[in-house]
Amino acid sequence: MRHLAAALAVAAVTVLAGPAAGAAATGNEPPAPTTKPSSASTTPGPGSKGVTPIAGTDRLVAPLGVDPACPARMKIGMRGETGRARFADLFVDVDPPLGVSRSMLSSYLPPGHDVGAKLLVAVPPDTPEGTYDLRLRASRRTLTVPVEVVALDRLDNGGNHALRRPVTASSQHTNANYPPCSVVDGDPGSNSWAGGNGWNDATARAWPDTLAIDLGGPKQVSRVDLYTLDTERYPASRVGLRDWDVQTGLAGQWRTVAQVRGNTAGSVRSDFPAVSADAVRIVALASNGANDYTRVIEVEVR
Ligand SMILES: [Ca+2]
Repeated sequence: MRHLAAALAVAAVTVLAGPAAGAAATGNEPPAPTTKPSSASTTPGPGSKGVTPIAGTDRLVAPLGVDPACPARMKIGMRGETGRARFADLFVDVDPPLGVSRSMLSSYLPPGHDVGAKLLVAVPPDTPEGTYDLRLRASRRTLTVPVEVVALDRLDNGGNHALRRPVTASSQHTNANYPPCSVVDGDPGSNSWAGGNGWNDATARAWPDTLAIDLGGPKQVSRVDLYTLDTERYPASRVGLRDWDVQTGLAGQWRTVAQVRGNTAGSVRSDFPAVSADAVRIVALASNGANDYTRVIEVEVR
C-alpha cells in the first residue's frame, strides 16, 4: 500500500476540454490485450442526468505476482453533460480482496467537460484468478468495469515475452515514480513520465547502467524494441538514450546480439538471428544532451 500511496500522491487530476475528450481519448492506460467486445456497462438510475462516470478501458487485466510498484492502472473520470456547472463526486470501489488507490474523485465540472484521474488497482498475491467488478458511481449512474485477475504464465502478452515479467535494474531512483518494473507495464508512451511509466536510473553521469528482464523460461527471441523518453517537452534527441547494447541471456550466460549507437529517436527496433533466451538485458552506455541519466519507457521482446 505504500507504493499505492506514493503513486496516488502524483496522480494529477486533469480537466480535458470539450466533449470529444472522452473515455477513448484518455490515452495512457495499457491497451486492451484483446478485441473482445466491451463488457463494461453503465446502469442509469433515477435522477441521473448531469454527470456520467467514464473509464479509460472497457476491461482491466491485472496479472498476479507482478511487482507491487507497478500495479494495474486505468483512467477514471466523469463527464458533465447538460445543465449547469457543478461540483461533482465520483465514488470508486472494487470487489475484495482487490484494492484501489482512491475511493473518490471530487471536482468542479462544467457542462461538456471531462475530469479524469489515474486509478491503481492492487492485487494481493493470494487472490484467486477470476473476474472482479470495479464500480464507478456518479449521480446515481454506475459504470462497472470487469477486472480480470490472471496468473502471469497465462497472461495474453500479445507475443511480447517481456510483458509484466520481473525486472532487475543496476540502480533505482530514490523517487518511487521511476520503478524498473515500469519498462514492462505494456505502456510505451512517454506522456506519463514521472507518473510511474518509465525507469530513470540513480547514477547521474555514470555508465553503464543495466536493465535485465527475466522471461520466465527459455523463449525464441529475435527482436527487441526499446522506447526511451520522447515528448515535445523532453525530446529523445535531448534526454533520450543514445547508445546501448542488447544482450540475451541463457542460464546466466550473456551475449550481445545488437548494438545501437547515436540514437535520437523515441524508439528503436533491434532485429537479430533468433536465439533461445531466458532473459534480455539492456546495457545503457550513454544518453543524449547532458548525458546524465538512463531513461527507458518500455522494452518489448519478441
Ligand atoms: Ca512503460
